[in-house]
Amino acid sequence: MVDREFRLKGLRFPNRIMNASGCWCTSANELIDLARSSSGAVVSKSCTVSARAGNPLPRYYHDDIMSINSTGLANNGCGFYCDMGSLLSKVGYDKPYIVSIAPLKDGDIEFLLHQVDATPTVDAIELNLSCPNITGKSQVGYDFEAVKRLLDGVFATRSKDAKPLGVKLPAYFDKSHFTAIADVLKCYDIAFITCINSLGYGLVLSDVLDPVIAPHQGVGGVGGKSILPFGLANVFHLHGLLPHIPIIGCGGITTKKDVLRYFKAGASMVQIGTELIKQGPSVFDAILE
Ligand code: RRO
Repeated sequence: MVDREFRLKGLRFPNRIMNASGCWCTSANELIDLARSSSGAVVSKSCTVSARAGNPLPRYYHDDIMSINSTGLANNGCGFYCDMGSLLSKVGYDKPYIVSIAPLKDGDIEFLLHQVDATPTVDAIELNLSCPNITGKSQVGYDFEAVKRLLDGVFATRSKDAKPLGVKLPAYFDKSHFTAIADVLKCYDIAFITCINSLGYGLVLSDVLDPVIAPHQGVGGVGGKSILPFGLANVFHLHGLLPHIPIIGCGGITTKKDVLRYFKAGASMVQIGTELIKQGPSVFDAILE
């Protein structure tokens, strides 16, 4: 039996289910929908120093077994997501607001952290180390040295009372990768791990053999029902290696039973992505019922 609420570094989550960053959380209206929904937290779209239009449309597709996206970090800029904190508190939500940040070049991380830390209505930070859809950029989470350099910089200047900071990881597919990322993460005061992001570099072709999304010749991040086993295994391995860090499981949840599967694998909370896009914010009611 798992308690409905969860506490993390002084934050109270009224329940353990929230949106995955990128899903129903880019515009003000979407974020307000989430604040009013029965989710246990609101997570923003990953944001950059300045707003980005993202990749050409169509950039998202789903069917019964999967989704694919190449959104290209379309977002309204970090300032917008920080400002949303006060608007969300006015609509009366009583749950943490987590801003997801995505540094793209040197210097971004300092700017993003400074802006988010200076915003009292933001409760926590999810540092995205795993966007698969940026032209010319690899997923940072696959370069263990780069993750170490980034986190060395982040934690060198982080005070004890700074906002809780978690990381969003890509899926790993080999035992050596789990130990490598765990060896890096254990050196810092990581508040939570969110795993997994969409599986990078998938290709979906339609019945007439055309790519279903436009950017990058149809190649993008794969989510939805099909990726559940990878999400569960990533949670399982990382929980085994880093039992003191709460894990937010993500990937392939469509039912309440899937949520219980994540808890069994070692997750403390979960995020819903594709199924939220399919059903809208009432998905939280369906799963919590
Ligand atoms: O915006 C995206 O294309 C995107 C991001 Br930042 C991410 O973290 N994961 C994803 O599947 N798409």
